[in-house]
Amino acid sequence: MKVEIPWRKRKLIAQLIDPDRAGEEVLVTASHFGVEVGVDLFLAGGSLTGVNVADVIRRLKQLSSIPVVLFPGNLTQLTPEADAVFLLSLISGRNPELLIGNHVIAAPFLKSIRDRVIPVGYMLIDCGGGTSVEYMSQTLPIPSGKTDIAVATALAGEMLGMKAIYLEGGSGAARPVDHSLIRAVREELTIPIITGGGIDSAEKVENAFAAGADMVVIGNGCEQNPALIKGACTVRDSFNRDTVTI
Ligand code: 1GP
Repeated sequence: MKVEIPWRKRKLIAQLIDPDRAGEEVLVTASHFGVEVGVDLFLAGGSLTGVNVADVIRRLKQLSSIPVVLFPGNLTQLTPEADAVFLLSLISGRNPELLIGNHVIAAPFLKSIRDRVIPVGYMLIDCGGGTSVEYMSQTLPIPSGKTDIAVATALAGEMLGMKAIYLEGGSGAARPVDHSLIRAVREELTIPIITGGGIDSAEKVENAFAAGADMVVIGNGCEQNPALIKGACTVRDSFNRDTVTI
């Protein structure tokens, strides 16, 4: 099933499911809780092996009708099971494989599901501590204070035709992407902004939405505290009631 993601119409909460840590209990809890509180999307993928990502997506789709978006950490995670695929280009880095190399290898496969492919400019922002994505991608994140570099990078992504920009602090980051950086990017961009990494409280969800994020992604925070997703969706609902987005 192809999904239209309603970003820029309303704020969205996505729960990241890391296939390396997703046993049956995790999937059942996430699905049941997700339906109850109205999670908008599941993202499935991770920085490490993700060998069972296709099984995880199939199971998530059996358990609920919440759309599942593949968020591939590497080429081995590519699968046609998902409702959409984020085709990530790591535009904050200078690793040619993650800018275009892997995309060339994946293109013949992606052609078969091309109407479900969403090109996303993926930007790693330094949010304290080394993260898996930083190590695995062998790229330097954009320093948190270098707002001008972040804005120029995001603008370049938009003008290259990306359909969204992902401001990534890295899974388990010490702190979320700085709100002033999100705000500065929001002021210059017309495409949706996704942010995630280190968001482990409803207050941090609120800060990200208030700064202009269209979609907030939560992974670790929900693994440690499944009730967080409820608080996150309550915050989202308050924005969707009070805020008119374009
Ligand atoms: C990672 O942005 C996501 O790609 C989620 O990060 O696990 O820290 O919530 P967390």
